[in-house]
Amino acid sequence: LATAPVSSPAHSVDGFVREFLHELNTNQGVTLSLSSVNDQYLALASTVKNYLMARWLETNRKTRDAKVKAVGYLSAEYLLGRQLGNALLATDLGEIAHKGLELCGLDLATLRSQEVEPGLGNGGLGRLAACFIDSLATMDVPCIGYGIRYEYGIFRQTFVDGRQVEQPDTWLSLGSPWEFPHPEASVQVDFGGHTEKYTDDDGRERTRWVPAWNVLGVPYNYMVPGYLNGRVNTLRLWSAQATKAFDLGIFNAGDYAQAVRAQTFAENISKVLYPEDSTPQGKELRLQQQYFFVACSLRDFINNELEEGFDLHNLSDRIIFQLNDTHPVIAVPELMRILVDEQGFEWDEAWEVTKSCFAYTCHTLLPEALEVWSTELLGRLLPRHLEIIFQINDEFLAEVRATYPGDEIRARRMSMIAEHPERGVRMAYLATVAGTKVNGVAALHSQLLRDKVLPDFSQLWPEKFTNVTNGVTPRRFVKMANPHLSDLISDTIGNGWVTDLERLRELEPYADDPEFQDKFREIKAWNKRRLTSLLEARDGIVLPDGHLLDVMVKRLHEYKRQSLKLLHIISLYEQVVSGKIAASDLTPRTVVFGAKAAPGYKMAKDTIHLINKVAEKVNNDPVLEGRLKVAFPANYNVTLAEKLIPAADLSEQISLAGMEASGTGNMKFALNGALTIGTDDGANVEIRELVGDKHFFLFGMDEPAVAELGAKGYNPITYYESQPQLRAALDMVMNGAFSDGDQDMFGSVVHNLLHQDRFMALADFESYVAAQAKVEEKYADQAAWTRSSILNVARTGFFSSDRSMRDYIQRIWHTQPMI
Ligand code: 26M
Repeated sequence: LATAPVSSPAHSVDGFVREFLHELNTNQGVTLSLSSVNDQYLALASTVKNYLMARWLETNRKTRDAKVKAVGYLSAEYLLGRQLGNALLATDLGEIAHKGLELCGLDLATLRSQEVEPGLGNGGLGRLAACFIDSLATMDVPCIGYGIRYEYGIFRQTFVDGRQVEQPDTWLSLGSPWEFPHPEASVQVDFGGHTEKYTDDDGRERTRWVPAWNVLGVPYNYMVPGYLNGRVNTLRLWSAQATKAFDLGIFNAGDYAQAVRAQTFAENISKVLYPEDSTPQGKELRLQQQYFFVACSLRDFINNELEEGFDLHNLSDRIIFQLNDTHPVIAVPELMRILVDEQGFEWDEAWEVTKSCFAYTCHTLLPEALEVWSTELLGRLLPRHLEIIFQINDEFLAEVRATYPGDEIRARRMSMIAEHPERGVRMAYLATVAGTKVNGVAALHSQLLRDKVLPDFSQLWPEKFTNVTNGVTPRRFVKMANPHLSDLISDTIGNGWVTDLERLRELEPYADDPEFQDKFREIKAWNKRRLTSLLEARDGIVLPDGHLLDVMVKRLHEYKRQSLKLLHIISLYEQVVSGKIAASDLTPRTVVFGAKAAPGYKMAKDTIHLINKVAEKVNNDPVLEGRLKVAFPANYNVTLAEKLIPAADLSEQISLAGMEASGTGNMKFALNGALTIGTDDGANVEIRELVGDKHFFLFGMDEPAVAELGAKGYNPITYYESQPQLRAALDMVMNGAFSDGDQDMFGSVVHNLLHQDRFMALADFESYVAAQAKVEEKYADQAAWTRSSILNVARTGFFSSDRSMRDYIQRIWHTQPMI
């Protein structure tokens, strides 16, 4: 009995209703007739959790007994999206819940819309982590996701007079039914203080860390259910709390008020997600967050997951820690510290173990996005870790010098310690030295990583470098988000595709089938109607019927070039206003933007302002006869993505070549039948290879052309001077057409494009406009468009995150599925 898990409730409508009402009564303390929608949502969530519980307990037992190697995914971000729909899908309870609730006079969709998504991530990197843990559970691979339970996730974006204003994301305020706190399993995390040398009983010289303060990490467990396979993995997010030592500590003896303030200080560590996604600021609290969750996670795994008496020399038989970017890289010196200082390992043995337990994924190429922590800050917060990093670096540089005698310049270049602008630790170098493998996230990105970011390292250790192209979970982004397309696919080729996405290939023969095309088109139209009613209710935005739906959704960043999309819109508008073309010549088109800007990123915020001002003007000018519209719903998030992507005709993936590491939105769009207009960048390269040039709108310079132009000297103003259409569009902004005649409002945006344009939007403008003309030509032939659209679905099964996980397993982790 002690080990026997509970059994699942009955898989029947009756059983479900009984469970649901029971949860409503016992959990929410209300009867159905007096319950609020929130009560009903929470009771429904509990009911579904109860169905998963037996499987969760069983998964934990099986995994522990099997003593197999697990994946420890270390990520500062998980952008999970809503949980209920996914849990219903994984348990196959969708129909039963729908019918059961109907019997209670309730509507499942209404309860689902009550859920606030946990937005514990910024964008691509956090969403990727969520897709990966979904795939691992579905593939029966043991994995623990480790991260931070931010009390406030990514800010809620609002617009005031067209400008972005951030509101706190209070995702926990109406209750969070998906988490299981375990305060009894809390762990202590130390900070500050100093180190001292001492001689142990065996006469060995050792070091100990004498920390100055500490906090408690409280684990909150979340279920990660596999799709219909009975496996439920765990996501463990850490929340910071004050320890007893904190309130009673040396700083505040006898001072009650100070003790309470100290508590607040500790809790600050997991208070809020940093909303930057490309420019680390070197903030002390951010480093505290990183060390906090990493220290908790290593402690947790070593204490709990390994049975007593396990020999830590064999740690890599049980775990591989995947470092999601450099954010968790402080785990490397932390494991060294545990092994050497606490477990008494010799340095060299500890290093052998440590090197075999980590692998590192890089998600960027932007130099300013690579984290460097000042040694001053590191030494103050984590003095022992800094010493360990110095020693790792010394030994590494000795190896470099031995391999390249006399090449001191190279040794300097490769040092983990940067000397300018201040002394700091290059976290990417530390990760590369410590990791068994280093991977980029798309073929082009991995190549550039080898050639441009870490060339010395790839020369020294060519075998260390590999690629794993990103992927997305077909459960959330096709099956859940696009139910009618999913039914059509399953009716045509069976339902195996949900866990074996390459089988979408079997749809290829239907691309030319007029009957299938009609159904496919009707589904796109239905998805557009669904989006229309959502945007109307959510934002008061009215989408016109029958438009080409052109969608650009992603974080606002100069390298992603929302400004290029905007110049295209302005140019179309300008041509109609100036009479160069008639409104009736325009392909009816609605452009949808979704984008959050980092709160401190001025240029990004100005661009949001400009998009909103252009939208206001374009949407209300009768000269366009309603044939060009711009919609910018605020607060783009996973929940909105699930409605937007299935409705899109055209997917905008227009970053400057060599800048977007992969992109994952691009994959979601293609899998839902949008055609891509895109540069030769990130995973676009692989999408185009798979779908074929005829079904993809390529434009712009490729990466070598970008490098060449950069080397030769890029001067954006020459494009302005030589291209009348571009000039007219920029002049229109400068002349105040979108700012009631105010010629300064967008001065900085225009000035930047004309005189700097770091991401060469002006250089690619002509080619972009030409590609958009091809889009319109193709869209005019609906049969041809639909055919391409079907082929995009049929040929992009490669981008399932299940495939990414297989690649990680084969190339990096060498773990086994449990069955
Ligand atoms: C760093 C320091 C302080 C605060 C925040 C950060 C930070 C957070 C997220 C920096 C970068 C972050 O994410 C980068 C990111 O999302 N990269 C994207 O990763 C995706 C998944 O691999 C790729 O598809 C995108 O191309 C890439 O931009």
